[in-house]
Amino acid sequence: MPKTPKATPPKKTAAKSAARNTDSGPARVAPVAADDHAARKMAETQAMVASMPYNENKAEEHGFDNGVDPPAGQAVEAPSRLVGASTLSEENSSDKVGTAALDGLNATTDSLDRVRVDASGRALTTNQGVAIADNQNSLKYGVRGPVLLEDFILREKITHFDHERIPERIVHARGSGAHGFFECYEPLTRYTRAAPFQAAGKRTPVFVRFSTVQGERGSKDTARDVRGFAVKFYTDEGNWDLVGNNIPVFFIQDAMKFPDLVHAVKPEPHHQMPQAASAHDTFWDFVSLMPESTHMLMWVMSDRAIPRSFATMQGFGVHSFRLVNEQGESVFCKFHWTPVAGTHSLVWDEAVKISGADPDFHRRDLWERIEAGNHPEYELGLQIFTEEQAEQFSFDILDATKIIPEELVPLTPVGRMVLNRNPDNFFAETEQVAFCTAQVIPGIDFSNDPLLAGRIHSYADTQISRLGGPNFHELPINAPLVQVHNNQRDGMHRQAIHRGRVSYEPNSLAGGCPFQAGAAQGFVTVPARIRAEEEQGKVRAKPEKFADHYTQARLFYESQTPVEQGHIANAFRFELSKVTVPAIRERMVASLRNASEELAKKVADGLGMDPMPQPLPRALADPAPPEVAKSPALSLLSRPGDGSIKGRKVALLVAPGVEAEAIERLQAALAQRGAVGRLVGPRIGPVRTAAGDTLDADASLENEPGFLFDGLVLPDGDEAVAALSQDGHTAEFIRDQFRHCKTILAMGASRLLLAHAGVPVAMDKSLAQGGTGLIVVEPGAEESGAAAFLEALARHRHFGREMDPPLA
Ligand code: HDE
Repeated sequence: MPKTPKATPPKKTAAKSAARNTDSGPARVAPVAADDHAARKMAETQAMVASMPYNENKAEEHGFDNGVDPPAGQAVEAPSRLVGASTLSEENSSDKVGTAALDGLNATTDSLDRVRVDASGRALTTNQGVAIADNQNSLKYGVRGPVLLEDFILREKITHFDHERIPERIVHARGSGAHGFFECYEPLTRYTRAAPFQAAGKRTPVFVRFSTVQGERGSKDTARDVRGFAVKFYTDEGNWDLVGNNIPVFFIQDAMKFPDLVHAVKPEPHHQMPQAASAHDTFWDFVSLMPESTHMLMWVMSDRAIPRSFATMQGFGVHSFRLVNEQGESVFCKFHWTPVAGTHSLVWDEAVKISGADPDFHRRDLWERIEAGNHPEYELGLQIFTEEQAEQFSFDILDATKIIPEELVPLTPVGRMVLNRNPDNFFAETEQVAFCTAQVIPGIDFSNDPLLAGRIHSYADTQISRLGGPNFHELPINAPLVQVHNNQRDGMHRQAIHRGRVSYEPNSLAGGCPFQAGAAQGFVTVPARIRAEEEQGKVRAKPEKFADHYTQARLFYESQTPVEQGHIANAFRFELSKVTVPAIRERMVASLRNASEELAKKVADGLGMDPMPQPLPRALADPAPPEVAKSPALSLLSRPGDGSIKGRKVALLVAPGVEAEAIERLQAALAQRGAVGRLVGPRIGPVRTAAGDTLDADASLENEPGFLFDGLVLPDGDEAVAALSQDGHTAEFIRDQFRHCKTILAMGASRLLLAHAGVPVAMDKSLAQGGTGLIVVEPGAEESGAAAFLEALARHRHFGREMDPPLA
């Protein structure tokens, strides 16, 4: 047998040479001179790898205990930064590459400051940073000659332009966003370990996107539709997306039906009409065959579906979620956002008109409120309940077509959200933001709601085609504020530049990093047990209680005020009147009979349907009796808000000869209260007042019609009144304000304008006090009139004077 040669220490020169190879390594690593970086890197790498002789966690990966309490991964500290570096030259800094990366720091996930671009004082450049001398002319051979292919500046500009558009969202394409923060009231540690709820006063940055569902990206804001209410929390344990709507239930119970629902409500495929509207055959055909949608239809036909503003609508997480505390104990929970400004809506005639005059009505309102410092604010309330409670309910908490009445589980207020900054750039932020229901953090978990399950898949999936690949999480608006470390690599548009050669786990070449976080830090799924279902096996089926399609539809309708019930009936009448196939209408009315005979009768009358069709057969003949027959919290009018008029818009009409003093005083009073008072004249520009001064009208009867305002002030002054009555827009302006039940103040001579518009003018005490929101005052009483006006404006609408059909 040959003798093993006696080991002698390897030569330093050999070590130096081996350290520079990339395709093989020495049998042993030599000690190195401190000045030889390559050899030192090799030696330190060897030492680190050797300190992890085997995978210590392997044995623990098996069994139930690992499911609830996985261990932290094995990790050792690298001897120096050199070990993790890709290159030895990374210490060479330049303006382009910057300095060497800091240990464990990933600057790509820092705040948006990193990518905010400010061109002030700067010259135009190409995308390569070459200054552009002439941005007006393409490069030609002679001034009248052909354009040359060589013109790289023209070609770069046009090419980029050609690719500016990305696919719009398949649903919720039309949206508006804002930045803000969530602030926790009290620690909620008893229920959850979720980062935003750990300390009183703790603030977590958020980005919110509000949207309509059915219309295209450029469609009108005021369509009758559900509104999306999606909140991204940039927590210090990663991003949490609460992707909700302004209605707490949904049309369907199982994700399997979502593509069918969306195909039915979108413009019909043959002629692509109507845009952003559910009032057409395919929608009503589908929902009348899907009676589980009846509860949602009640909400969508109510004024909830035509909000006055994003700042005046509620938001809901819809599904049941779980909260999980430090001990791994969980409870169920539903999320509710309640606007501090109260819940206020448009009326249908107004919504239709606004969609023509200002399709950006809600976007503008949100933008202007924030710019004016009237920051939209919402309180987050939770309905927290246990599995045992859920078992007792007459409905299934996994059914997204059901609410939990607040009488059963009251709201626990846990914090507030304030939206206080508009985005810098619509595309970079509002368009590229990617919400995903799968994005939860430790402390939040899912229920078994089958609709939610489909969503957990869908959102990440859809971004891959919408945002062009799997790296959309790196877009600055989507990147979490915490660091991101994993072994996912490459793909289109990758931005992170990962150091080192390791992209797998377990490893020893990177000292085991990034290592698995373990239960103390990481997300651990609640080991929720499914009771008594073991023998059933795999099935495509629904729980029995899902078959109760009408109890909560009735509860919603019965909980509305008579005014709201009237609006629901009118909305069904309008939508179904747009259906061209009578049998679809009849089927829908037949279904409504199961929810409310009264409602069905009103709708049938409105559609000239006599006799009414027989009620639809029910899926569940004998549903469990409901816990409550009425829930006042379901009425929009039950949440008038804080009584302020912040963000309201008032038109103060002016014309030559106007008595300006009262107008100016009122304008100042509105501004003081955070409302906007705009001077609207027959045309924009200077207006001579009765006293010979000048007012400046910044809006005209033509460019800002009456239905865009929450209130109207008509001025005194014979000459001004005469001028206004000469303009046909004035009568329309007043009539719309009156018809939409808004607050009107008419001073002195302007009473004639009311008569001119066909508005009934009865002067009595209750009117002067603003009882019906129509305040008519004689000269000299302007001050008390103004006070009554401001008070009535805070009540938003005066439905006491609503008529169907409208008289004026
Ligand atoms: Fe969505 N939904 N959805 N949805 N949804 C999307 O994701 C989906 C549902 C909601 O401002 C899409 O990024 C399925 C309920 C909002 O960017 C898509 C199902 C609720 C937004 C998608 C539902 C919502 C979306 C399209 C049934 C209220 C806009 C673009 C299983 C709780 C987010 C995108 C934003 C957007 C799928 C049902 C709310 C296709 C499959 C219920 C607020 O992934």
